[in-house]
Amino acid sequence: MYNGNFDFDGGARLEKRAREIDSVLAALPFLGESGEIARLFEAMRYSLLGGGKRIRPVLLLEFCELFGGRTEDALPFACALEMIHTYSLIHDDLPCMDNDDLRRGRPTSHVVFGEAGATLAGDALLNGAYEVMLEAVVSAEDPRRMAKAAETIARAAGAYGMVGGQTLDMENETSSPDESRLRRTDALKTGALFYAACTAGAIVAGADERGVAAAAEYAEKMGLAFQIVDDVLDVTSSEAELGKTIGSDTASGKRTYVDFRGVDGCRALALELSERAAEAVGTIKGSEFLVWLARSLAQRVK
Ligand code: GRG
Repeated sequence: MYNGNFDFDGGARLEKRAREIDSVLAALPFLGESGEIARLFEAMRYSLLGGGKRIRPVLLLEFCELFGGRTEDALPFACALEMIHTYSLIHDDLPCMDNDDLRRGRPTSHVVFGEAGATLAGDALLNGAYEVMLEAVVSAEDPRRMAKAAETIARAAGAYGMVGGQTLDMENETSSPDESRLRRTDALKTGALFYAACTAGAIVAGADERGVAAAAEYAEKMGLAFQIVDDVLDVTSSEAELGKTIGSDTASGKRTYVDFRGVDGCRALALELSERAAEAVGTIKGSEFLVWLARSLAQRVK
């Protein structure tokens, strides 16, 4: 029976995991390239190594560990997921999308490298992610399992996942979505990569169907909570605190959860969802950190 443990503090573990991911990303061989296309690699490094909470790769590593997998097997998929996430942020900030000029505390990629440079940096990060995953597949002891993890991430990133969600999100600017349309949008735009993180980690570890289903349930609830809090912070926080442009949803006329439930209602819903996420994994031995993470992300102020 899951009773919950409100005393656990996972801050140090989150920090350690995030720095572990930073150092593996920084050592990716192609990021060190120089020569004729040095500027492209500079743009890739600028966005990939320039901050970010690293939540998705941390989730992937943690779900792998939860189900008894090896961190070294999960790291390529964790890095690939962060590369895909970073590409999506670069493209989302472009003038043809949200046209934002601040991300991760610095000018956005297109402000520094121009629109073409930013588009290409995003393209190269996306393709680099597949390169990293396929290398892991071909050198794995159990290539089928690793291929399944790669397929999960690829599907979540594409038309059936994040890119599809971004498409709905762009359409929502010129329509008046109701809350259920907003949920469908966010389940894809934001939720899909959380789903990929949690389930790919479980798959790499060789979790059984029940384990993968628990990971999916956790991802669904905490992904939605994460997006709701993101909407709240967009109206309650500051650019200095978040390191990214805020208020652009309001400026572009986009409806968010805050329009439907208000700030307090959103905070309450995020907490409720984080408890559902905690319950999804709370009976599994070693899940304290994941329970703590769901709660702490739902209460985050940046
Ligand atoms: C352009 C294909 C394409 C997709 C873009 C990621 C995305 C989809 C849009 C960014 C805008 C946004 C509010 C997305 C919701 C998901 C989200 C909250 C992203 C920010 O993730 P964090 O907070 O960012 O984990 P860091 O910088 O910490 O990695």
